[in-house]
Amino acid sequence: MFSNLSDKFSQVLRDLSGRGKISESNVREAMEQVRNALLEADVHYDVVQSFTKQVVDEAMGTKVLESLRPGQQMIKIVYDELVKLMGPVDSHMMYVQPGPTIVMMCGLQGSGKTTTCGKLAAYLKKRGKSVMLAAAYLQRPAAVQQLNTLADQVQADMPGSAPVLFYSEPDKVAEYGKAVGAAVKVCVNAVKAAREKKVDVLILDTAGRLHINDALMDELRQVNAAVNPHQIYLVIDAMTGQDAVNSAKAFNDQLELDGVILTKFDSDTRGGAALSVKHVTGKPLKFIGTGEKLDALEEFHPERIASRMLGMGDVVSLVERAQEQVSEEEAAALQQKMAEGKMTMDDFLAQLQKIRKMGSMKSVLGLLPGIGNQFANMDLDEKQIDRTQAIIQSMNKKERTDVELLDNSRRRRIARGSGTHTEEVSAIVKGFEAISEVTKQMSSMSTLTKLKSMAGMGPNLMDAAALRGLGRPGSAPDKSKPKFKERKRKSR
Ligand SMILES: Nc1nc2c(ncn2[C@@H]2O[C@H](COP(=O)(O)OP(=O)(O)OP(=O)(O)O)[C@@H](O)[C@H]2O)c(=O)[nH]1
Ligand SMILES: [Mg+2]
Repeated sequence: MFSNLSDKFSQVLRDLSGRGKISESNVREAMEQVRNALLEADVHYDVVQSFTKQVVDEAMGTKVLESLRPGQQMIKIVYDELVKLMGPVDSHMMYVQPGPTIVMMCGLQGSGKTTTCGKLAAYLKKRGKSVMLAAAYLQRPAAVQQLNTLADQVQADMPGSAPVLFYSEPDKVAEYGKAVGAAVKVCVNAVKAAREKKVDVLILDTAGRLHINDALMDELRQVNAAVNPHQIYLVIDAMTGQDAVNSAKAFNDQLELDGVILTKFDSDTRGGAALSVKHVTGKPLKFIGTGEKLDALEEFHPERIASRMLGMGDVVSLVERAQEQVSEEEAAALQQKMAEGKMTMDDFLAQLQKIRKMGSMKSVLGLLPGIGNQFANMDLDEKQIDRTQAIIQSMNKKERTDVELLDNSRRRRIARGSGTHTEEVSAIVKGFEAISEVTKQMSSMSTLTKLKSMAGMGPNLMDAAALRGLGRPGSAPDKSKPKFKERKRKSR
């Protein structure tokens, strides 16, 4: 997922943060690189122009250059501007009382409308809402069947007890004819059926066309006028980049869209569409489709995507997974400790043990701050975590509460005790210290503070540092050097 863009961002901002002082020309140079990276990522030209201008203006206006940590300040500005560019968005669905809440899906052929109807039904069922999926077309029996199958699948396989119903009128082709009005009749009847069955949400899956044309727009406008949907979502395909954004603009001009759903975000997209949609259409992304399966639909959160783009990982999503392992109270307590600089190696160890339970390292790695991309294509040796554990367990109580006690002779003893090397012990200590530092810096970032308190990012950052330490003693992974496996082989 937009790994090129993320690599570029991280690199540019890392370069800036590496300097004690930065000048106006450093900022302009960095933004020039960001500008090129955005254009390469297929971000709309106007968006790129206004984004880079905004960041430079902000940087000059807030006296970044005179601040104590200019690099960190720049990261915050870029982060905030990215968030502004993509949001704000209320990522939840709105329901009307009494139901049904009518949701109309539209989009070009193959953009993923039908699949997304199924995913939305699953999303709603999980939240206790009953759903009716209606096929707002007659001519393509295979398409009607596709939606029917999805409805059955959601009903049978997805969690939640609320029913998922299906509505279509395949036998009415002769009666309704092929005119545009046929879809309108089906939709009106679907609303009646949904009301009778008292479903919470009715989703209308409309027919797509290869291109935007009068027939398509006519049909959508007529359905809109006849049933007056509460929400109109446009489904666009991330793989089509700027074309998707242009078509979004055209749709929005004809129908007052409520939000956009970007599908195929799991593909090798360059990020352009996600960054451009809001600016170009004025309508935010609401959901992103991240796979073909029914559970591959995520609410769109600009903060999380901005984090991922800056190579800071997606801590909040990670935390949502982590919350199954760490209670809110635990996270809050740790949060407090970290903010006060009182985190100990024991806390570190406890978190490390929890991360093991969170699923495969690979899936977790992609979300980790600073390292997701670098580790994306690597086979990670899961035993490394055991070694870290052994190292911490070989420290005595005092050492675990105060890593500053760890002089060379203690490190040698710990290495012997854990069957590792002194360098590995040093790497763990260094990782631990780095993370303590990062946490302190982050507590001065207002937007991130909000995120943090929302989800308690502490545990995950520690894990990131641990892994960073494990990756290469004392430093963050560097792409210019061969990866572990190759290096190991060479040194043998
Ligand atoms: N990888 C991936 N594939 C997706 C995603 N969403 C949809 N697809 C695939 O895209 C293809 C087209 O999806 P459909 O849902 O049939 O598209 P549609 O917009 O309903 O198409 P028409 O009804 O023909 O206009 C299918 O093969 C889906 O499996 C996604 O988020 N990720
Ligand atoms: Mg379809």
